[in-house]
Amino acid sequence: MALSLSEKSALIKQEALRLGFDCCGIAPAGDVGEEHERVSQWLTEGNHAEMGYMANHFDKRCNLTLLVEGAKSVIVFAHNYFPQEKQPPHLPQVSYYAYGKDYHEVIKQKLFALMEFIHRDIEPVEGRAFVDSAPVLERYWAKRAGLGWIGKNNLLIIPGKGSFFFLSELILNIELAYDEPYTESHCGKCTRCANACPTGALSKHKLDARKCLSYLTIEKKGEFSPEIETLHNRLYGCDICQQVCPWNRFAQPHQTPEFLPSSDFLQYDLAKWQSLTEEDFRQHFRHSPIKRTGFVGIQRNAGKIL
Ligand code: B12
Ligand code: SF4
Ligand code: SF4
Repeated sequence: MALSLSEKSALIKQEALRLGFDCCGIAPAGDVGEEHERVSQWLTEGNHAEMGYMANHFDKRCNLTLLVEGAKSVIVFAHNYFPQEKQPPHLPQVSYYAYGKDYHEVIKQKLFALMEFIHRDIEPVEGRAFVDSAPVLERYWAKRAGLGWIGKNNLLIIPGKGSFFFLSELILNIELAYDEPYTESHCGKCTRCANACPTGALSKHKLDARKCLSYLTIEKKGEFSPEIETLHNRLYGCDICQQVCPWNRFAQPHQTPEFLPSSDFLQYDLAKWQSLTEEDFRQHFRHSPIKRTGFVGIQRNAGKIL
């Protein structure tokens, strides 16, 4: 007997949890509606700094059916990366998400496995798998699929779980039963994230990448402009606006072996980072997100750490 739409959605969610995803929600694929305006304004104001790729494919970014032909459903997944063991705070800080193996590699495998499961056990399907790898407003879709709200720190926050989660999607050409969008915000009057941001990059729900240490340490190419005097001890990425968020008191350590750091990584001090040769760097970080900044980028960051 053919499965109903809700049975299909329930089977997909069950398999997602089995594969190691922590949450999964489903929304009808389509246009982002009133978000057009917000994205367009963010770009017009230059908040994307030198990330030229953010200004590309505006129409596709705002409409999944232009990005993936025949798209009917978007399944959004959240995958925990909150570490059990962390670097001592005096050492040059690397974002938690970059402690272990590159999440693009780890999560893509799980998305492909799930797509295969759907094709084999539910219904023949065509579609695409994305994890931070396409012009998709991932936080918007996570909210639309009912996973949580977008905090004033700009992060998607899952009620009772926090924000240390990667987002990813399957965009498919089949119909499914859909979740209700998450319409509430639980930030209330809190402004801890904006107050704690050492560079004033957050204001009124908006992030100015030109000031953000995550942008400066990861995405910025070339030398820093002279007014950047310090990176506030952030070597790669920045977690401050998440660390201070009261909702992250609920964060539980992930259970994904691939995201565990190598034995001595958490103890790297500034001298260790500065003494790495290009060959060492390539060897150590071949499968790590840190390779995005490159050897030259890490050396540049190490020079401005304090
Ligand atoms: C470009 C980018 C960056 C840039 C710019 C960040 C930014 N705020 O846009 C930089 C390099 C600074 C960055 C930093 C980080 N990033 Co980043 N980044 C992205 C990327 C590729 C695109 C984001 C984007 O489209 N920005 C454009 C703006 C306009 O869109 P938006 O931020 O999604 O904003 C939407 C909502 O916030 C909403 N919104 C905005 N204001 C308001 C106000 C209200 C009231 C409401 C209701 C909604 C709302 O409307 C916007 C449009 O829909 C996404 C992956 C993806 N494809 O989505 C990852 C992504 C957002 N990054 C991620 C992460 C983990 C980080 C860092 C934590 C990494 C780190 N530790 O250093 C930091 C966090 C910085 C921060 N506070 O946001 C995760 C976030 C996961 C989560 N739980 O939310 C993503 C989703 C990658 C992934 N697949 O997991 N990132
Ligand atoms: S990631 Fe760091 S620098 Fe960027 S907005 Fe958050 S606290 Fe500020
Ligand atoms: S720190 Fe406060 S304002 Fe910022 S995202 Fe968390 S709850 Fe919202």
